[in-house]
Amino acid sequence: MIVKPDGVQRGLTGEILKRLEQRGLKFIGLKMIRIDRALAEQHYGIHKGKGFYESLVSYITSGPVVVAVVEGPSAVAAVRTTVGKTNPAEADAGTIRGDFAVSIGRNLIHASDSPENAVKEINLFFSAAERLAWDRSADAWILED
Ligand code: D4T
Repeated sequence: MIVKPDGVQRGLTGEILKRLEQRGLKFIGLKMIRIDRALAEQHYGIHKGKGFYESLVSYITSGPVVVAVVEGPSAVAAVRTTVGKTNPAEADAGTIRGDFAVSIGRNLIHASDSPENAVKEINLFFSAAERLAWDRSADAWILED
């Protein structure tokens, strides 16, 4: 997942990470970076040619972002339900976008949309050394055997 430049600039990084963390998802990678045009084009390659592509690339490269790898049962689905619909105007109250955003082009956060894309995106943004395997003592209270 990525806290996009609007999330960082609005001081919502902590709030966004908190919601995922308190749900029980486990952070195994976390860093602040500035996405350059080449990386943005790789990440959003699927949208190349669409009307919103240029503004999307310019937005995601406009300032620092916080990228994270989270782990958990059905992590992709869990993150996306916490994040809410792509268009914040349609996102349910109680979701990150439903509570903090109103514009599709300023929707605060990116979340991988499938396990396959999550693997691709993790490899795009994180080296192996930046992904940490660690034991969380609360796991017995969050995860079933
Ligand atoms: P991201 O990738 O930001 O998590 O968004 P989603 O996975 O929820 O949605 P997406 O891939 O369909 O869109 C990527 C990104 O493009 C912006 N966007 C999208 C936009 O500005 N106008 C549009 O019409 C659409 C469809 C918002 C998210």
